[in-house]
Amino acid sequence: MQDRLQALKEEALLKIEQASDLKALQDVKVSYLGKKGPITEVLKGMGKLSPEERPVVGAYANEVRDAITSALESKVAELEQAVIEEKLKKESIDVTLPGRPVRQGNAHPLTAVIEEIEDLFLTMGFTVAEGPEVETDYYNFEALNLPKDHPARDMQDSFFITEDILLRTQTSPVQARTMEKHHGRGPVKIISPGKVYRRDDDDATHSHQFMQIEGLVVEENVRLSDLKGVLETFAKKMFGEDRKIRLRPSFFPFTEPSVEMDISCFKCGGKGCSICKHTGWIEILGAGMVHPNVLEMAGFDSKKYTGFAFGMGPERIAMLKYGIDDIRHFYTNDLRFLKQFKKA
Ligand code: 2U9
Repeated sequence: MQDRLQALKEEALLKIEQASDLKALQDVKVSYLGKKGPITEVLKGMGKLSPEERPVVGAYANEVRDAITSALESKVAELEQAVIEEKLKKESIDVTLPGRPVRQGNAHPLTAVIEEIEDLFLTMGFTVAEGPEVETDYYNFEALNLPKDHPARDMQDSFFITEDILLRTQTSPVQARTMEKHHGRGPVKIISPGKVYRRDDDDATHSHQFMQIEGLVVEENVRLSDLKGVLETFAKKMFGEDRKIRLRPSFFPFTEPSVEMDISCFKCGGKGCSICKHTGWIEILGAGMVHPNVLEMAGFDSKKYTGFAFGMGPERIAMLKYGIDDIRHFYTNDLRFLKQFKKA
């Protein structure tokens, strides 16, 4: 019996030695040490041995089992180590290779101009207010002194979703909503940038979707001269300290009086060139004193409070500032256009 055990041990140790993977080792384990394996068989037959032989054979059988178990364990460790080493060899990183540069993008020119304008008004104490692009007829028109039958509605051909809901044609509804939230108490001092929509045929200077930035100040004793001061500061910071401004009378349903603001041409300084169409002046925005009806509808006492408002198109501002000749460049995302606005 001892000879048989000795033979089994040698056979098993040889197979372990020759095993080339973990699966082969598992097979050896099952076939030699498993419940149906030869060593278990030998141990089961011990009953037939004499009382003197039994402990000797028993001890030897245990020794053989321990020898096979420890040979298996060390071979498993050896193979696992080999797998790790193989992996390390394959996956080694050459840290001396030059790095691949990450391509750096830049803000869209329209975003950059809007942020510049926002920053400028923030320094003058304004806060930024935003609101929904899908609006009700009430906030988009009625609250801005444009009742349903008002002829000035024709100036803004709109995208209606239902009879009462439309894509906003201006960001003014944000101002109306903000005023309501103030429950008739000033001061209100906000700018509202955002997308607006008008039914229009797209060409070099028109787009059915564009951006607007509007401003609104409501407080006691606010005057046209305050509006003029704020807009002059804006014009100088945006287009150069030596800019002059001029206000011309205009009409908007939500302001009275209404004005349009021109800046002296930053290209020719006022002498006349192609940019200012030989007038020396460039129109950049509309503005006015908030109409008393608008103040009252938003819950402000128009005898106590006055306000001014202005509105501009950042596309136009950006086109003027950077000499961009077609509004569609902003929306077609041609990288050759966009990359020109990378800051140094
Ligand atoms: C409230 C009251 C008054 C906003 C104003 C303009 C004049 C204006 C246009 C310029 C070019 C829009 O981008 S554009 O198409 N806007 O001329 N906007 S006053 O007046 C308001 C707004 C909100 C409650």
